[in-house]
Amino acid sequence: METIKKPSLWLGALVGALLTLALTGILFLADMVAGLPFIPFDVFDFVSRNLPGPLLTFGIDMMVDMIIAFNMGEVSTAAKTAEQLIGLAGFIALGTVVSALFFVALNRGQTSARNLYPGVLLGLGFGAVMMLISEQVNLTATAPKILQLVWVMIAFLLWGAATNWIYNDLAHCEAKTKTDPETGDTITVEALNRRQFMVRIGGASAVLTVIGAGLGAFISNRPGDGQVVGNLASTGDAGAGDGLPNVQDNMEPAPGTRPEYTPLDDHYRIDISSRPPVIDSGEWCLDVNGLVDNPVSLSLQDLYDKFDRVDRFITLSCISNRVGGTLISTTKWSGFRMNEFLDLVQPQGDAVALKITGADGFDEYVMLDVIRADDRIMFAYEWDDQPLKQKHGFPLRIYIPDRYGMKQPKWIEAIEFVDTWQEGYWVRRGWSVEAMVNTTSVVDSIATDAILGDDDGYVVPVGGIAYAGAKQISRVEISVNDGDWQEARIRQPLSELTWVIWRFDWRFQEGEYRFAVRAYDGDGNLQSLDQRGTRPDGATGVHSKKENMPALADLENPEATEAEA
Ligand SMILES: Nc1nc2c(c(=O)[nH]1)N[C@H]1C(S)=C(S)[C@@H](COP(=O)(O)O)O[C@H]1N2
Ligand SMILES: [Mo]
Repeated sequence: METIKKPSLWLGALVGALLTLALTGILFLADMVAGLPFIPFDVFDFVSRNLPGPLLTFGIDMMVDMIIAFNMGEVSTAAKTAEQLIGLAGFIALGTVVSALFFVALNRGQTSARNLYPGVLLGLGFGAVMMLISEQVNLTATAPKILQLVWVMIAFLLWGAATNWIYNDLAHCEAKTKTDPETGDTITVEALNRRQFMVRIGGASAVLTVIGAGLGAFISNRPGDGQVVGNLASTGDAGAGDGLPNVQDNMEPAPGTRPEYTPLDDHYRIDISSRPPVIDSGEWCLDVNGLVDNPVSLSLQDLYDKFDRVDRFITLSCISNRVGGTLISTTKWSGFRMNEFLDLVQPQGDAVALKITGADGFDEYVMLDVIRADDRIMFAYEWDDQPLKQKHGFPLRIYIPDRYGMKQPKWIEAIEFVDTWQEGYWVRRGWSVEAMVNTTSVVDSIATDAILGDDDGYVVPVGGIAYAGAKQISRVEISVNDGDWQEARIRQPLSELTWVIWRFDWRFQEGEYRFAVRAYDGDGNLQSLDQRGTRPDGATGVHSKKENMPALADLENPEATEAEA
């Protein structure tokens, strides 16, 4: 006889977790092979975009704190990885909950029919919601929309049907009984059957997950972070690293100071999506509309042809960069002056601001009078003499001097001339309205492994960076163990828009010493000494670093130090 034993909510959760894991593997494979939507990241992006600003910032802050506390590497890279892991975990949790509730609903349903309709319906409903979410935020799926829809619906339908099928088998598990040979009692072995069954389900999902994830990673033909879609030859010449404009300055940075010109692969990256938008350079165009006499649609080639190329060395910083942090980098930007662009499109008299929108939906407003007053504002299509990398905004981004990165959209797709200024993406979420760069300075290195001997004994090179947006740095000062502020040397910067490298050769003494740094901007204004966090106007405060000096005897007897090392 067949008995019905209702499987519990917990069994439903377990089935949900296993099947959703398998679904995740399959979705990943389909993304890698055919450019179909990877739903887990889409759900994450959708949630983070719709979360209230303070909650979102709290979450990001907590994540960055953990990355720093557990020393998980460069912050912006580690943060992207963490976001993706949260996306995966969140999606599996969602599937788990949905499946658990489904089991409860079926248990209430009183029907003993072994059909799959409820599961098919569940799958279709779940899939439809996921597709709606994906449709709003997905930036990386390249397959035709109809194919995306069909695929997502089928994948979730199968998920729902499988959940239902497993439920049926669990509920109708035949309770086999046998007689215990010693006692003569009748015992049920039904529990064991269920367990065996679940082990089999677990094994099958594990196989699907591994095949999906492994195969997906192996045969991926999707553009990676560094690649660019389309075939666009660089219009520039050799890498900028060779011909830096300040080569003649012979002030050597203290060993251990961060590179003055950031290697492109190390440039920090911050944006609102778990993966950067995929944009085909052949199809892309810049759509200019609104209050202009000459609304145009410009291809990338148009941008090269219509405007004079300008090159600028630029330091960009994120407003979320903490004093001493790594969310700040320097490279060479190439593109064209915004004012030349205005000449072409002819803003009308009542135009007040530009609304600039990126392919990810990120938007910012820039006042026309700000643009007219600063000829350094530019659109950039190259970094480091190469087309912008996908993650850095290919094919077009804007540069506005003296502002943090949050004011400067990447992946620009549309520019609308409007008659009222409005708040942009991060301003709406509680961040600074103007986002002007605060002057800050950082101790990168106390180079105890590069101590130099001279006639008077030894000196320890100490060094780092100072940055004031477009205000330049006129003076950097060091205080050792809270003593008097003494002037450091400054290396000629790459341009008036980059950080400067400073160096302070300190007369060696044994013991523990703390080096603090502060900087003055080009107008002679001292940086804020106020210890202040990043939100909402960017971090300020004095940065310092402590170091235990080696013993003098070790310096005088270098072999001893080497032997120890
Ligand atoms: N379209 C778009 N542009 C964007 C962002 C974004 O999320 N989307 N983030 C901004 C922020 S907060 C910063 S700090 C800079 C970072 O640029 P990078 O990642 O190329 O270093 O891009 C800005 N432009
Ligand atoms: Mo940022």
